[in-house]
Amino acid sequence: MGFSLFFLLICFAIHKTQSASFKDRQLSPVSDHCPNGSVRHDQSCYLFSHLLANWPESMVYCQAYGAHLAFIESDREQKFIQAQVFSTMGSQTDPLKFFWLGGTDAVSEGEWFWANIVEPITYTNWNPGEPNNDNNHDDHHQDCLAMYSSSGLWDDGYCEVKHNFICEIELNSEVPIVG
Ligand SMILES: [Ca+2]
Ligand SMILES: [Ca+2]
Ligand SMILES: [Ca+2]
Repeated sequence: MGFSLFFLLICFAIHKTQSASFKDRQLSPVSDHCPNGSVRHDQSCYLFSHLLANWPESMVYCQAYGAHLAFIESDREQKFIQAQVFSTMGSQTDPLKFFWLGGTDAVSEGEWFWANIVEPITYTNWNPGEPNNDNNHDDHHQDCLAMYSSSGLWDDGYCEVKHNFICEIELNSEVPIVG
């Protein structure tokens, strides 16, 4: 209970500040470079964190990098991230190891959104049987999106558990309109 309220407050605060920074980013042309330590793919830069953090903390870390927890919106993006996770983790790949992504159903159970942009999640890569909300315990929900490092498949996890996480920065994808 206490955690849920804390979590919603954090989300709200982050949403407010992120909305402002996304707006700024759209207004000013962003450089085409990815920050040190991040990896470029298409129009995004990704940071694969070795830190462990719960979901709200992960959001704050990503925000400090000028990023957000990653939104995987296509099979192409999923395959890239999966391959990077395998190479990041190397032989340590542990079937129970998770990376947090930027999805949540904390606002309305079963309705998954990309946080920050509040866009419904359309592309999904759920592990069979997920999201299961851990079989709907009355008082404890699984409301945060994580990816298994071993398979790249998704699972809903307990937001307060510490995992690795993936941050994403979208580069300016403005394409000149011709004609
Ligand atoms: Ca993305
Ligand atoms: Ca849930
Ligand atoms: Ca689950």
